[in-house]
Amino acid sequence: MHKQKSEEDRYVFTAEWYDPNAALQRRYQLLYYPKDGSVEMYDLKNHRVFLRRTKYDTLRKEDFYVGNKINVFSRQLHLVDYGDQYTGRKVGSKKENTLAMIKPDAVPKMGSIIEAIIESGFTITRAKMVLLSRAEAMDFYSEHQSKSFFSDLINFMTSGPIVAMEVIGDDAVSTWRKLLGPTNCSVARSESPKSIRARFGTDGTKNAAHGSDSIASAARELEFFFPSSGGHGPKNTAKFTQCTCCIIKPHAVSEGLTGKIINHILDADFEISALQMFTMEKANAEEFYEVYKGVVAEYTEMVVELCSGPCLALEIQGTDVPKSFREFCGPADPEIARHLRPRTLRAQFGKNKMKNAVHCTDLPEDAALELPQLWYEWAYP
Ligand code: 3AN
Repeated sequence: MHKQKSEEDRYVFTAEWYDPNAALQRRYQLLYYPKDGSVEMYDLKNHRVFLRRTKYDTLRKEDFYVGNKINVFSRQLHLVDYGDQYTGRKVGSKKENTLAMIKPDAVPKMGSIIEAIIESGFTITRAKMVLLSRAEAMDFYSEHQSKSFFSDLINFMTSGPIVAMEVIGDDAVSTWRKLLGPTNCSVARSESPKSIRARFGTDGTKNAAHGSDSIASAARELEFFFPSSGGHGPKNTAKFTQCTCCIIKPHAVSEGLTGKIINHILDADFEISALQMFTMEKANAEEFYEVYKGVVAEYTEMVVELCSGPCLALEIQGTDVPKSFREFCGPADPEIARHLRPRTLRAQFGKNKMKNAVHCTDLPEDAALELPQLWYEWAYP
């Protein structure tokens, strides 16, 4: 019995949790057992068991890699290091992050591109829609300054919003470039017809998407859009007027439904005028749902769901929003939605009242409150 236990596959991580009450960063050793999906935690400072081995169904093996944030009993844990060589070798050796960027010509097709990214096994860990200024575009592409196509490239890249994403996966830099296909879209269509540039691009400049060409470029380019220290990088495109707020909830993001939901939204003629991925702190989720407190029985579970992992906040524009968009999302309970309004987002992608795929703004006056709060106060940790 003992022998069997010692041979059981387990991953070890160092995890950090910010304790808001004590205003302290706490450190734990976190063990994950893929066999039965259980976790166990030790408090490293006080040398004691913090959480006995417990089965935790919502965590998946793919969630365990350094850099990711996972949620265990409403605590958002940041996996900051591998706890032993075995885990580093097994989980970390081939994991890379890279910049995947949807260029202006392909932004209307972002749902399908995001679907292709997810289907290829990548995890999207950060995302933001921005409109680059000329100075920003020239800085980003400074290595091409002397090329004949430089001014065409800058004109194109500043002609409309782009979507910058950090994607993580095995050999992400080369795998993503392979999925992108050749720079020129006509070449892509003949040589790699299933590639993103073949499917969604136009020509040599308007080629749908970008990928970093090395690990070093990936680090530089990710820092450009998502700076690790100080500053926010290029500003997101949020407009805050004549729009409504939609949040693709953590369960839907982790189930890989992001691209499909975005496709439905765009196919229904709504416009996505801003987009940002972030993980909500519990206190912020409580504040966000404040109006439902004491009114909706599921308030506490709604809060737990909203901060259980990364979510994707969208600013939506369209005729008669927020009313029309709320109707498009459907009744809050997916079971009811499936009976009464089977074509709505919640009917198609929701599981239950808490995991109902999307949040959408209820009252027109709330959109003006929810959006700036999400974008300027919470989206930046
Ligand atoms: P890739 O994006 O495939 O790495 P790079 O880094 O050589 O290609 O070029 C950066 C961007 O510059 C391309 N994505 C494309 O938009 C543009 N570009 C590259 N080569 C040309 C070209 N010959 N004519 C016009 N635009 C080009």
